[in-house]
Amino acid sequence: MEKKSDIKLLRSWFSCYCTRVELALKLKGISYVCIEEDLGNKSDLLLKHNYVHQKVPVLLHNEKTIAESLIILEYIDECWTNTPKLLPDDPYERSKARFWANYFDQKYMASLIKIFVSKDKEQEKAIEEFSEILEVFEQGISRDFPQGTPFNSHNSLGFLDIVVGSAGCNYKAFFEALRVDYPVEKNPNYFSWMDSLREGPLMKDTLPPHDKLVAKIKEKFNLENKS
Ligand SMILES: N[C@@H](CCC(=O)N[C@@H](CS)C(=O)NCC(=O)O)C(=O)O
Repeated sequence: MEKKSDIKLLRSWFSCYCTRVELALKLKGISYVCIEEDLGNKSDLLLKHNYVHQKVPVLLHNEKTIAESLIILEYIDECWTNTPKLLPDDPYERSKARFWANYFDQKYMASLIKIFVSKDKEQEKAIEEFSEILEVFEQGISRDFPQGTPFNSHNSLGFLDIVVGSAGCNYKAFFEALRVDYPVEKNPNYFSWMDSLREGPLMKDTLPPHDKLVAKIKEKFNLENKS
């Protein structure tokens, strides 16, 4: 059993990448200490431990440093092999979870940012692209996980639930900050997955508070002053 002080997480409260790591640590019952990072004035600790990307999250496990949320999740899963496991035992099942986690980070996250930074026609186009990306995602998930997502089949969060849910469960805050009335019926499987994930106690306890997140997004992307 690790002592609480052995595990530190450099994080920012609003970062979905950090939420992933917190979900994994909590799910596995691992005690940890959070060190809140001001990304506008990065600490020497962050610059020392993630000098390559200078981003949160960073996990400090005893003397070891682990960066990049997906790598941290796998590290946690491999170090704490007590149940529940985040990734499946079967290599092919694992490869599918990793494939869609990668798709989510490369496509969904990039497309969401595009919506935040654009306006008018350009934003409408970005929303259309976002919807198409989600459609491909939905189809891929139902093809590759015909029994349902790890969450639906085991009723405990799995790797993909954590990767996707950490950002996707905040969709109401994203659209509220953007003042966009997104037609969720276009991607019914995705949004009902997010809604059921949001209801879980661990997710509820770990996601940033809705109103605080809306305010943060508006501030970060200067949305109040955008016409
Ligand atoms: N690929 C990274 C992304 C992490 C990331 O983008 N973190 C943001 C906060 S949400 C950050 O630290 N940004 C600081 C910066 O870009 O200077 C991961 O999965 O951990």
